[in-house]
Amino acid sequence: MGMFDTVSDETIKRGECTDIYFVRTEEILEKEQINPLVSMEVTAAALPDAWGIVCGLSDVLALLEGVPVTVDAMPEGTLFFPGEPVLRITGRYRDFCRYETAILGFLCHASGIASATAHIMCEAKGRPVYSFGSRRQHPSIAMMIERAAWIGGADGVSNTCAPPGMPVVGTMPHAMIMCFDKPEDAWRAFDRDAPAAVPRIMLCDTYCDEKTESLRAAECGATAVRLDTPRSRRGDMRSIIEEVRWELDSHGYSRVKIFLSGGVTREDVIAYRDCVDAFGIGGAIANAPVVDFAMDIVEIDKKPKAKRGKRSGIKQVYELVCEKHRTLPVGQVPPANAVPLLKPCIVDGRIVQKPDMQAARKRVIAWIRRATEAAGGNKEPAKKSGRNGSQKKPPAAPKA
Ligand code: PCP
Repeated sequence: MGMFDTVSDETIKRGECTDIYFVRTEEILEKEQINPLVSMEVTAAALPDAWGIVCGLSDVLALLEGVPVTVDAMPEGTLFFPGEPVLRITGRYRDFCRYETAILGFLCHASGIASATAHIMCEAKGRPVYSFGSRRQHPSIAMMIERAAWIGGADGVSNTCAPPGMPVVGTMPHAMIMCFDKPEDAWRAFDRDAPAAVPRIMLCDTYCDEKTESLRAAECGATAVRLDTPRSRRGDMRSIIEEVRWELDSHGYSRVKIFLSGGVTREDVIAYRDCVDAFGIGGAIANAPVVDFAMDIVEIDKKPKAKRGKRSGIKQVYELVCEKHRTLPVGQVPPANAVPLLKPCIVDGRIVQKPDMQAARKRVIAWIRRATEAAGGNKEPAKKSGRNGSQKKPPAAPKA
């Protein structure tokens, strides 16, 4: 037992973090001297959205390296649709039966986070979004959460245990403000002492009204104000944001941006993307629903066999020239110029293609760009305010 309620890497690697019925299956098959050659596919019959993003393969490959199996999979960052196999394993069943629990756990969780992030990024229409949600999950998986959010297209992450290769960003907690006599002292200290490269984003809702604190923070050198308004004070968040914008503009702080955080959802991103410059998102990324992947036998001893509800035979998923996907039995000739998406990753226990986090992210970013353009681009027509009606620009004011 370790110090925390976690399972060690070694235990997972040995296949000892599994469901008990797999252990019993192994024992029974061994006693009966049965160990068929099987192919299993990982598919999600349904998704919360039209599409998902594959993530978690790096952990699956680390798990299965050295296990006598062959694995073909969609690279991380690949777009997938319900019903498409994202991964196929072929081997003697008893050799990998007990790994199903961990394989699905890796894929379901990471793909859920990457998919939710990618959908949020599509809705953000170019506004930066940062992953602030590692505190919503067990700290032992913080690296996985931030990696999946980065692959899903987030512009940065907040946890210091994120893998190398992504910006680790943050502003300031309420606790820091409260350690000083007044917010001005905290904001000035932050400006004085934080590394020069850290943006001067000042938290502006600790004691007073957002517009009052925002103006006071702007006077202390804020380049952006973070609004993290508690639920109990959010009568009409849109009005609050617009009022802050108005007052900043009319006092000569048009360059001061507005950063929104605190329970921000995908719906909030849609609602406020026209009046907010950037979002910090916790739970809506880190607590994203898992992808409901299942791992099913589709061939036994090279003959098609599947339980009801599943299609038998090993398959390949192709991306067509029009970007749509088609799933065909392996061996069937695909349409011209179709690109096979399932690629060899492990051959007889040896990794032949290592996952590449940055390449995975690039794939997702390219998709977000295309999806955003197809939805009309990054421009967002100004929405009507909840209380104030249409928003006119405030009168220009001399720079402070
Ligand atoms: C935290 C942080 C982010 C929040 C959580 C993101 O807020 O400031 O804005 O997570 P969410 O989207 O799930 O809400 P607080 O808990 O108020 O912490 P602090 O006072 O340190 O900002």
